[in-house]
Amino acid sequence: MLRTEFGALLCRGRKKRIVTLILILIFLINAMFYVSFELYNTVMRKNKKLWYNRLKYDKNSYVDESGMRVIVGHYVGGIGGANLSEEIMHTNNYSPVPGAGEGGRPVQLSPRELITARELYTLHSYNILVSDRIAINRSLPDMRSDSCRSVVYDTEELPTASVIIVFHNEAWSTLMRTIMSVLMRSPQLLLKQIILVDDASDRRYLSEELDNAVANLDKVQILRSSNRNGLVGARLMGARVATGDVLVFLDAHCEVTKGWLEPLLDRAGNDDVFICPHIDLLSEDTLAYTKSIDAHWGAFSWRLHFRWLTPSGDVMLKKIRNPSKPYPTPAMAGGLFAVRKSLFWRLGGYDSGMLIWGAENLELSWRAWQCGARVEITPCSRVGHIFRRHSPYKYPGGVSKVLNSNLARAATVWMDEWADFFFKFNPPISAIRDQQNVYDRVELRKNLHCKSFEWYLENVWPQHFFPTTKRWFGRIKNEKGACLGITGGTPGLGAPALGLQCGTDLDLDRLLVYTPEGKIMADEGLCLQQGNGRAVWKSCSDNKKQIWVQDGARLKTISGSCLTLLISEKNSDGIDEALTSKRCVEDDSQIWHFERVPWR
Ligand code: UD2
Ligand code: MN
Repeated sequence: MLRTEFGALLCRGRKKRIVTLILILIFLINAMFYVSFELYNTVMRKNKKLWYNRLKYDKNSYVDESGMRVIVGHYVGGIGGANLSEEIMHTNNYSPVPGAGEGGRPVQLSPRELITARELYTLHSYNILVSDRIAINRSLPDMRSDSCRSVVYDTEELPTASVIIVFHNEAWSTLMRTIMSVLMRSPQLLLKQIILVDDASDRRYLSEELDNAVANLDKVQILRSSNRNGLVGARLMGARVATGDVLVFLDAHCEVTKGWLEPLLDRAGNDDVFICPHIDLLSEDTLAYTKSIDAHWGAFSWRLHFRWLTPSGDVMLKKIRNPSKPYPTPAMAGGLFAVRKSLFWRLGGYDSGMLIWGAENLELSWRAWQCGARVEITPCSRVGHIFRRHSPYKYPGGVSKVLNSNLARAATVWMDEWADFFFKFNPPISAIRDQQNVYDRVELRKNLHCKSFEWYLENVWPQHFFPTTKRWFGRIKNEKGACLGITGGTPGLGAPALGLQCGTDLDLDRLLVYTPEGKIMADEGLCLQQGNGRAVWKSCSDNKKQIWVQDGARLKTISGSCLTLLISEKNSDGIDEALTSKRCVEDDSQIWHFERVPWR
């Protein structure tokens, strides 16, 4: 008995050893295969001449402070290199690397590739090397909040969509990724068509090569414009042929995420609203998909630059209580929105007199609100967009001419007295005001019985920072000589307020709104606020530290201390000196003169 058990044990021991040996052998064979495969790959990669290694570095490039080589001007080339740059401009270099950018992750480049990426940057104002490496059908995570995910839509009941994507000289990979993301993530039943509108691109890869790529895709069609119309003309071209119930506009460098279409169509079906998705960020450097801040809405500065701002308190409250509900916004960014086709046309489509780029988003937002519709953002539709720092394409006629005339049109038609405000402080735009023929648009406004701009400011954007008949407007000057104001360019949020040179009556950075409740507002929605030991410029809010009560020639905080210009001995006028609230004393540094400036 004992013997047989012992024998079986021995036998089991041998079996075990044999099995282990076989396993080790399998592992070794596998490892050998893997190593030789990797070796082969490395050798092949070395031999393969990457297209961008053929780039030449010439005297048009220089090394900047960070040690990076940068190209001055547009493309690599000049004499000798011209063909190469042409080749780069006109070739589609899409060559996806498995796994790159999947799940919306960033793509990192080697130092050498980074240099090349910088050189190619001007082509599209984003990292084309990275874009060409990411599969056009890459995966993205579901970006919706839990409350949005739990909303159930009756797909059968929703209206259908015509997605319109306009482009001028877009990169092939970016454009295709926009299209693919729509095809992959829209319910078949709801997506009627994708209309691409080529706004007179001249890149070779966007002609036949794109036609062929699109021919293989169901529901996608291309319209071509032989003239450069600009984005308004191009979108109108698309809208005219759309057969879906709802028009959905997208820029050509977007990626939509799971569940993006349903909330847009659900709301757009109502026929009284321009509904925008929540726009997330696709990094211009790595193409990583990142969520953008939840609490934002769109508005604009005194100079009519579009801005993202924090929504009003009551909107924030409603957002918190109802995180999946669309909320109103004074203005839309412009590129990404859905609207029922009938409403789009009933309200006058677009102002076709607007060229190339700019201001159409404000014009459309004002028109919508003033003429009885709404503009909203739904937090449940999440779309990524590459925000670029520079416009990569040409503006026939010059950037400022194009932008200024678009702005002049929008302001003239919709802003009433505030148009006079805008023109008064922007003389170059005022100079071309009369050149705009906006007769049709003014007629449209009349026929639609649209409300005033005053109504818009009071009802849609009550926390705006524009002057009104109820608000004082002008310069606030200290007895010592320096004026209150913000510094131009990028006004630092939370930057210490300083005494500044007073400037002329046209200097918007020295002009302020003083509200009946005591807020001192500058352009960009900045309010003077008492901070820790210093007065600072902060986003206007309900903070009590933004209240400055006028008491004779003094400006007092709620707690009764006085706004004081901190003057050092060597600096008698207080220019560049800091401000704070201090105990009130008999001193010129606490005396402020209100110099009214007519705002219209
Ligand atoms: C924003 C909007 C954009 C537009 C613009 C104001 C977003 C995310 N983007 O600027 O849609 O409202 O503000 O005008 O809200 N394009 C043409 N022809 C041209 C110029 C541009 O087809 O002559 C295309 C371009 O390829 C792109 C789209 O229009 O697909 C928007 O242009 P953009 O991406 O340069 O504008 P963006 O995002 O800076
Ligand atoms: Mn864009």
